[in-house]
Amino acid sequence: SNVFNKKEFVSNVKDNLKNLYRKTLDEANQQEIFQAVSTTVKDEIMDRWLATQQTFEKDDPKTVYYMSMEFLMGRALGNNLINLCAYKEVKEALEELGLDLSVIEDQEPDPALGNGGLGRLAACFMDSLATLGYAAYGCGIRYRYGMFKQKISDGFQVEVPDNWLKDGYPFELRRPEYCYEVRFGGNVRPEYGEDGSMKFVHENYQSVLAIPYDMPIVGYDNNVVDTLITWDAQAKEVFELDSFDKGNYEQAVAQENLARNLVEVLYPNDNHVAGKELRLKQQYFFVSASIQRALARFKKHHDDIHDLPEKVVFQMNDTHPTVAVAELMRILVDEEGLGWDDAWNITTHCVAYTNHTIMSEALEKWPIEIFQRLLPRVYQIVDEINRRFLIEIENRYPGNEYKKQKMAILWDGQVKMAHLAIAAGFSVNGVAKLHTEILMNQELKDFYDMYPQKFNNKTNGITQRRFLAHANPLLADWVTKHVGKGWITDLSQVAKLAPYAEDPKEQQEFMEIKRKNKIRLAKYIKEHNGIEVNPDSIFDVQVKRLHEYKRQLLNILHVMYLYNQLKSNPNMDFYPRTFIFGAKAAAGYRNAKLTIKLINNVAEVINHDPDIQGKIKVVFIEDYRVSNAEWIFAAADVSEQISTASKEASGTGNMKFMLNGALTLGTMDGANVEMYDEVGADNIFIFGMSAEEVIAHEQHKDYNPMEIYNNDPDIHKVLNQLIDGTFSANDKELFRDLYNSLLSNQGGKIADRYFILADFRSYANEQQKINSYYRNRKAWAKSAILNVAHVGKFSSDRTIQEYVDDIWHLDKITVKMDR
Ligand code: DL6
Repeated sequence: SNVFNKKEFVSNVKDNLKNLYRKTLDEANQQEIFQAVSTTVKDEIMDRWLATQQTFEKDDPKTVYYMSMEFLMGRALGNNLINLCAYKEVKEALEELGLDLSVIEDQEPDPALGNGGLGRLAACFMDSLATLGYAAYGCGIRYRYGMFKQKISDGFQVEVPDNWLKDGYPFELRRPEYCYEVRFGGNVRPEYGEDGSMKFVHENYQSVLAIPYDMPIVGYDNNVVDTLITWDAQAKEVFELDSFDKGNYEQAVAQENLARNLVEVLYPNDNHVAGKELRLKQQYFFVSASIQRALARFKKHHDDIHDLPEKVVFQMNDTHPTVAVAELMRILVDEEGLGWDDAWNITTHCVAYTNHTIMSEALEKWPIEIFQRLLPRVYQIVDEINRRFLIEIENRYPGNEYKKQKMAILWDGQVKMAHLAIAAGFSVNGVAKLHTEILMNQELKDFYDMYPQKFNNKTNGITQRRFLAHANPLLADWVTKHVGKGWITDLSQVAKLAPYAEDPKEQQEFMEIKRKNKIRLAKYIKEHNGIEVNPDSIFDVQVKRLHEYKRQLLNILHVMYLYNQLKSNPNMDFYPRTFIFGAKAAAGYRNAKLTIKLINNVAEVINHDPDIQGKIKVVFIEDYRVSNAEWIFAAADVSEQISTASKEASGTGNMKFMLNGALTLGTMDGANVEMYDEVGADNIFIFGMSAEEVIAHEQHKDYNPMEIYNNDPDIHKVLNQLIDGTFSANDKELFRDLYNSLLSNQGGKIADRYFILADFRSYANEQQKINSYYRNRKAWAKSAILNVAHVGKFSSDRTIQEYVDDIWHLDKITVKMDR
């Protein structure tokens, strides 16, 4: 399908430059050209977006509202061109003007309205929903400042605000006509009617207006354009200028402050909750606005609110949007006038919950005091849900007070959001097989015993359109050459690559593509880090958020160990290796930030030590984000997925590496387990304790890292180097906290709680195997090709189809366009 006529495209870009900036192509800078090109592309999208909306109007399909605090979208221009099947044409058209599409793409800020896996999953899901032809709205927040930009200064992370909107974002559409009021604080009082009826009146509240900005989500080659709604906040009095004249000035200023603060910034925590009042405000703000918009859309076609579950499903991405349960109840009871049972019946058929972690520090619990003060009416409803839920538990387990304490929604002065989500949700899912099993058998066992029918697994996935078609055009073309284009919307078709894995010519071609991608990344590293890396070395990569459970520390300790080995035995068998790291640490996470400093200091020492003849290079890539991730995955030989077993719910980076033909070095954790099943033991490197073993040690409290330290001289030496100045000559104490975290219990945290020393030897052994295996080019190429061939399961298209079949039951739509 020919979306753009080249000539027309060029003339539209020129027109847009004129209209936006009163400039000609020669006068415009790259940012202006980016805006003009994007506007041209948006124009094309608009026709499909309109047509999709018309199809919605006509067919009234069931719609999913994917509610998420985070959408880590990454850049849109390139992805939109891929999904419009126009990337190559546009690239050529621009070349004829002397312009480079990749330079233009590079002008776009990364919309980084998310932290890590959870937010990026939401973005992949939107891409798959549109591509599969389902009616979907992503619902989130238009943070003024997204994920901070990371600068590395003297080896330390420095956080810089991400002012992504400063030049204006071309792929969003402000829709003030769909604004809604959201209320905070105040008090609730009963009001009695003459007929003896009673209703609750909420008064003395502060309100803000939620203004939606819609972003188009372009489906692949199917005319479908779904919508990501991001909500902005504005003060009501300012918005309605009239009442500003009459209103009271102080009130107006207070509302402006509330509105500004609400959407100011994304909390930069991954797998960790800060428990800040403003965060609860953000949650209620976007949830209330989204539900109001969903109900308004529903009512355009339906008179009977009881039919809501037939047309609307709210998927709660983790517990962050769980206040949706009570907000929907509030609207049904207070505004629609339904009785409790009626409202509960509707609500519990409309909301579903996805759990993304078992890390206890990530479980959301709100102090009742805050919750009640901020959301008085919503709190009353939660209180009533809890009261009835306790009765249900009592009926099921008569006299069992312990069960009630463990399962209550309100307990110990706190609102437990996961319990609310499970009590109300008709579906509760984990994000990988192992994770869901742990939920059912350990973390949420009481709930599983009570509601087994609610629990199900949906193993995560990723979109091959961004992470292969766009990220790695050379490999994408190679795949297409062998199996046709079908993989772009049906990734299972890559299975047809398997026979080529044995073919020496194909192996050669595959490795040549990998090498080109390594050169591309090496250039990036040279430009951004000033470090020269050898594209013929093994690129061994760990990129993800920095977290103790993900064990970047294990990786760098092992690098230190290798360095010691090489120093004492320069001629040992060693294939040159480039260890590449990329990670942001939450701004207040001490050990995480210290680990970044350690990686940088180790890099500084090793990269400049002539003794090891450049055999090891260590690189920390600054500001790891979606856009540079695409280049990094394409260039990786080894993918480090080394979390402590049981801690990584799924992982999705692991899948992006596999898609690009890297071999995984990993624990039996999260989705690694299923990758192992797909690719087979010969094509993956597995090490370390199993989840069961880890959990058993946690329960028996019988792990003693000091024993390992005392009995393993190599480990002993590496740990001592943390405190003897080897990597911090000016300040021997710099890494003392990391050392302590591995060897001594402190402040409630037990020593080496992520079992780094326990897994060290088995990790080092697998690394040694990789060293030998890489020397066998054919064997390596074969395994790499087989990784691509067996990645089919990990497409988010497969995941979304499972959500549709088992949870959402959406109708497929077809959008026709006369062109
Ligand atoms: O499901 C997406 C992603 C998983 O792949 C990661 O394994 C998991 O750590 C992450 N979970 C969170 C939990 N968060 N909070 N808040 O980010 O979800």
